[in-house]
Amino acid sequence: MVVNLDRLFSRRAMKLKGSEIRELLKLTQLPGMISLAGGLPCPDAFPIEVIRECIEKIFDKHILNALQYGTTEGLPGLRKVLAARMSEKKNIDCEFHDIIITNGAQQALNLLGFTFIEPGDVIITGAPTYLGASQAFHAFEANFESLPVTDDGLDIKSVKRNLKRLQRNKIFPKFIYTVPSFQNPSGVTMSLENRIELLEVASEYDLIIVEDDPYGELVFEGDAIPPIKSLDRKGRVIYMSTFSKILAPGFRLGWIIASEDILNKFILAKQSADLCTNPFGQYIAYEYIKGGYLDPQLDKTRKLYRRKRDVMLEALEKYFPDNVKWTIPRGGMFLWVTFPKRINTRTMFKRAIGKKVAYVVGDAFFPDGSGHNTMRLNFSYSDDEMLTEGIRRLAEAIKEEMASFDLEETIMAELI
Ligand code: PMP
Ligand code: G9A
Repeated sequence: MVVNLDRLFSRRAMKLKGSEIRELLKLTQLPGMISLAGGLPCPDAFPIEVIRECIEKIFDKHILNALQYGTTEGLPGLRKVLAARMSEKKNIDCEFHDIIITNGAQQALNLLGFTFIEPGDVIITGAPTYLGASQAFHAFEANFESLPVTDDGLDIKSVKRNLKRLQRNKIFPKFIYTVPSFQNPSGVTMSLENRIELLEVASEYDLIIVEDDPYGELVFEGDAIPPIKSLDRKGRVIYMSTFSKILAPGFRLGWIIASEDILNKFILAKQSADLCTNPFGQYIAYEYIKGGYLDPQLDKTRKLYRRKRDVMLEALEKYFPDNVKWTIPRGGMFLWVTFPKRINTRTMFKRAIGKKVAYVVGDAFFPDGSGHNTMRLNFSYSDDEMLTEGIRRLAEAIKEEMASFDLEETIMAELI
């Protein structure tokens, strides 16, 4: 007899949705495919020799602890060097006990969902927003109020208007989720004025802000804008970041800075999830920061990604039609393309794959499924030649898609 799993799976499990980015990863591994899709760091940016040195130090100094279970909060030494760095570079007032280490920032999003979201709770996000966050919150059956993202980040006017509307309807959102610096997926950055205002609004409505900051260090030009957390005096902001973009994602290391009450709940949730983050990786990250390797590595990565962004921008100018717009990110790994309304990037996707180039369909980043005429392009992963060739192929697909509409319109006009 075949087991009737539908009867056994939890309601939550039945509602789980897959991540389009994770699915795309398989597709982009096909031979000859140029991927402008997944948010993968450039392999040339992995500090392989430095990692080797850090591992040697672990074998010399900490091997027994590195192979043993660790505390759920994370390695004290790593939390100390991180706290010092967060205070010095980001002006976030914190000490080691204000930080816990997670299995990537993705686990931080899961812990957040586990700790705060009841089925039907309302979460405020950008539209677009990071797909992995909406997937994590969706798993706990959140409802989304996804609000426009402008060139200045999450649209504050819209946040204020909608919070008022929700309050009138006796709906009290749990938190505002935002990626203020070089947002995944749009590449835009929230101005300092908007960060200050967002904190004021959150305070007026007694809301938590979740600040997800994987890209803040990858700034190409101008000064980095202070994190919202650095302006927070009341423990209203939960800050999370990751080693994925400043060391390597394979280590699966992230961290959260939050108030004691919140961290205590996250620790309990993490105990049941994985006991602790892998100690060997944590020792590598510890030696990496303590040894002073991070800043030179960041300088290299910023230069590399800035050049890649410029290569992509140049190719977009050269190949894309005039009626297509894109953002010009001042850091990070992504830019965002907007087409005339009649283009549906999901429909066009097959055409692009046929030409062996992949992107992420924009509507995947809108919890309400809108944004059909947008796409996300990643510029960190491919080499210069592939970036240019990828954009050339994509432009061909776009022009064919546009021509098919023109043909349809001509036929319709003749029929009428
Ligand atoms: N948040 C954002 C905004 C991201 O872009 C990513 C990864 N692309 C993550 C969280 C998760 O990062 P990780 O789990 O690798 O630390
Ligand atoms: O591989 C992943 O799922 C991480 C990358 C996220 C992204 O492309 O936004």
